[in-house]
Amino acid sequence: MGKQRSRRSQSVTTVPVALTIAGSDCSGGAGIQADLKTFAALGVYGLTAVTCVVAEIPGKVSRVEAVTPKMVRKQIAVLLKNFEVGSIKTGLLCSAEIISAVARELQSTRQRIPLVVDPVMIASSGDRLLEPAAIDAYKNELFPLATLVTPNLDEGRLLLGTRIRGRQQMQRAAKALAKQFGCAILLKGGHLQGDDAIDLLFHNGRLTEFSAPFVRDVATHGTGCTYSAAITAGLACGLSLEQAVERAKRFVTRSIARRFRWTSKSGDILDALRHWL
Ligand code: PXL
Repeated sequence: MGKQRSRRSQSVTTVPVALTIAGSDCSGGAGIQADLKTFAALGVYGLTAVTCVVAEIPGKVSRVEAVTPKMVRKQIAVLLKNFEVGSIKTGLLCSAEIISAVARELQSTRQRIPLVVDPVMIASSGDRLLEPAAIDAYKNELFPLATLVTPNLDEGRLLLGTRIRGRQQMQRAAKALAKQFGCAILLKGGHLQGDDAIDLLFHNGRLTEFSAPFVRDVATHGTGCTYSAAITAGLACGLSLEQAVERAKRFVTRSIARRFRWTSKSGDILDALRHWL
């Protein structure tokens, strides 16, 4: 018994590694906190490059403070130099300067690591998290490097300049965004008021639909972060984009089913680690 234990403690296992470039949500349901928990729940070691610090509780953002673009670049640089990173995601990038800094740093490494861009613009509370001028930096600098961009319907509208209502418009919008930005698009229809939460993946000329029963009357803080982090974890594990999205959709649906309320009346929190309970 003693021998076995010591042999086991000496063995070193390697696990897939993913990097999140995102903001800190002090209430722990969204941002880098959600990403790290999701990576851990899916067996992936998580690295972080922090872009900004958000003082908030679910439903209310009080203050956002950005990290300097230079510091954001440095975090990414040391991590990519020293770890074998299998996939990367971006979350809240806060300003045009930080988006440019991230794009420049990722480009300068010349490593073609799968990149998932969650174009976070507005919190589930409705608070604006991204300065309007930053949308052009996304379009011109970061999307061209992305494997997948994951807008919800509000973000899709801001990117396309047209409203997206109903399934047919969603299909057209997913195709148009993919064509415009030259990458795969996962358009998340969770905000459409139907019986199902339908998401459309447009990848390599093919549309795939992912659906799950829509859970009404929940303001679930952290859903988008958890979803894109789960996709990123799948890519780090070597899944195809379709497989990674399918698994992530199941993961996020289960997380929503297990959402809970800590203290505030203002919203529910997702906690990916509840998968283990
Ligand atoms: O859910 C979007 C989001 C992403 N990242 C951070 C956030 C939020 C929402 O409030 O705080 C850091």
